[in-house]
Amino acid sequence: MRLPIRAVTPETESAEIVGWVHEVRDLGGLAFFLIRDRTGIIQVTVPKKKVSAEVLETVRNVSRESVVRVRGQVKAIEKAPGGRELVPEYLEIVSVAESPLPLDVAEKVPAETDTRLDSRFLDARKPRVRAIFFIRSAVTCAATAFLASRGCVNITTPKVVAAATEGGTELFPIAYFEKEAFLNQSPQLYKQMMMAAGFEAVFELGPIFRAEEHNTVRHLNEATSLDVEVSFADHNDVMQLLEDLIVHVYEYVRENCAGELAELGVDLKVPAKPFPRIPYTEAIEIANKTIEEKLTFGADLSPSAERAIGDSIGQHYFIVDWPTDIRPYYAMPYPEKPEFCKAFDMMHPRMELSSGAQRIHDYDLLVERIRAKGLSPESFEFYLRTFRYGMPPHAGWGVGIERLVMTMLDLPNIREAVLFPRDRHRLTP
Ligand code: AMO
Repeated sequence: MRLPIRAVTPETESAEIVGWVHEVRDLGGLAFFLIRDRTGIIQVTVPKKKVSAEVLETVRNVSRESVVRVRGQVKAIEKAPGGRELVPEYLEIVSVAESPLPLDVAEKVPAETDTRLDSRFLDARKPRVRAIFFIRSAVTCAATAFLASRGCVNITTPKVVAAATEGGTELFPIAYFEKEAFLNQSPQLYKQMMMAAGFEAVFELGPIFRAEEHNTVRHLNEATSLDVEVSFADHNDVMQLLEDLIVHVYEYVRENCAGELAELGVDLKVPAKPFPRIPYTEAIEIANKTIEEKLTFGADLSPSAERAIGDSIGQHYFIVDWPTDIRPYYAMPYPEKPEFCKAFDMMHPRMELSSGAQRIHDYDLLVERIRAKGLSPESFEFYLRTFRYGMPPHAGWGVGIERLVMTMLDLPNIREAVLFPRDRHRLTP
């Protein structure tokens, strides 16, 4: 029976493994293979004089990255990976890999990001790359299980929509029969509508589409967002939920992904609670101490401002109490100082990870805010009408999964945290 490579130990007597040929070395009388599966690497040692003619023939023909099945005796050997090797009695090529390879999976020859992404199926065979995506899987599994344990209902909302969610121009138009439609920028309007439906707490893990022209190391045109919306909650309640979620996910990865973290050389520190809450006005003061292009009230935070504040705080933190004018129409203004609103961003020292707010649940105020943004209430009718029949107060946030993984693992480029990135120039594979 086939064993995962990691399960083959020096104590195992005999084993059958199936995996990819990572490296081949022929030293005359001895041939060595490294065979890799998703659990690890094992050395297969072939003493040419002692093996059958069939095994010898296969050894001559096998190419790197072919899939092979090997059965044989396990021997303890100190110098080999995992302290053991396999001496084959049976060796079969299950699937041949062509030569030359478009990419060196063993990473002896470095490759440009574009070359790697063009052959992502090969790139993802690298133990280091695989570790990132196994951790990403742990992040999404832990985060969604955590939200379910807090009573949130898992929903799925349409990605083909008729209206912009966030306003602005960052929309991908698509042909939808005789109508114009768009790829959704965010589940925002739909998750809010589920508050009107009385679901009380929902989450969605899904794609968001942003037609941003710029090509940066922290933007994708298709990203993955974990969205949450909770009724009878304010901005402080959902900030607490977000903080709890981030700490839980870090703890989960630390406990369950030790091998992957070691592969990446990451010593994961769980962020300390509570995350500081910095009012927007204070945040720009902190930034202005060091940045050259000073910010004035009402400006968005530039990447250099985010970096300056991040350096000064040195851990995950929230920026709260934003000017109402620079936040989306659905953010709730403070009744006593309506030029500020109950919106927040959750920041890693390197960049923004999440935005959220308590939302406006009053129909008239929402219509007023939509108009004030220069948008037309008519195009939001399907959303606005849900505010007329008993909409509870509510709040929520959306966190970008790629940025969460990127900052957790200190990856230099967001493309490292998504299998098949969509950016300004990339539409395949
Ligand atoms: P926002 O637009 O700030 O808020 O998006 C929330 C989070 O999603 C991630 N994100 C992106 N990641 C990579 N590339 C992009 N182009 C990109 N755009 C967004 C970021 C960001 O912090 N509706 C609100 C959320 C809410 O209020 O509930 C929204 O979409 O990590």
